[in-house]
Amino acid sequence: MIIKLIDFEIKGDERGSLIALEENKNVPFDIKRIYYIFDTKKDVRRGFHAHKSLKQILICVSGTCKILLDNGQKKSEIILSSPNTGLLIESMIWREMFDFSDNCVLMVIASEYYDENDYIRNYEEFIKICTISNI
Ligand code: T46
Repeated sequence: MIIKLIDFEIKGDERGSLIALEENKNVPFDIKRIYYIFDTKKDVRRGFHAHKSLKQILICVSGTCKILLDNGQKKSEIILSSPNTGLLIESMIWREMFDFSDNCVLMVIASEYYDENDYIRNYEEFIKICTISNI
């Protein structure tokens, strides 16, 4: 499966670095929500769901973590370890996040407000919906 990474331009000078995120510019959707995951305990795996319509960009602004992506046919894993790399996850992709480093802060830019009805939290149901939509 294709992993969609976005390289954000670093505005750097002798003082350090800065990245600006702008909706419908370097973020390819309207930004409705930003949240971040931090202080994740060792050996914890999070996620285990897909979204019906939400699009998101995951950016590891500090530390590292791994992401498993599954489109119902193929699985891929990626390490996020740079604050200038965004992982674009479209709708209907199963995701799991794991191997969080101690200092990991995973920031997520989301295209919609939080809505539990948009989640598919059952893997069998996810596969069933993928199969039906591929027929
Ligand atoms: C995703 C991955 C990358 C809210 O109240 N508002 C929010 O915006 C979010 C994201 C979560 N919550 C509540 C729902 C749960 O009671 O916070 C709690 C933890 O959420 P969840 O178990 O869904 O967290 P993760 O880390 O499994 O998944 C999250 C996002 O929910 C999800 O959309 O793609 O991060």
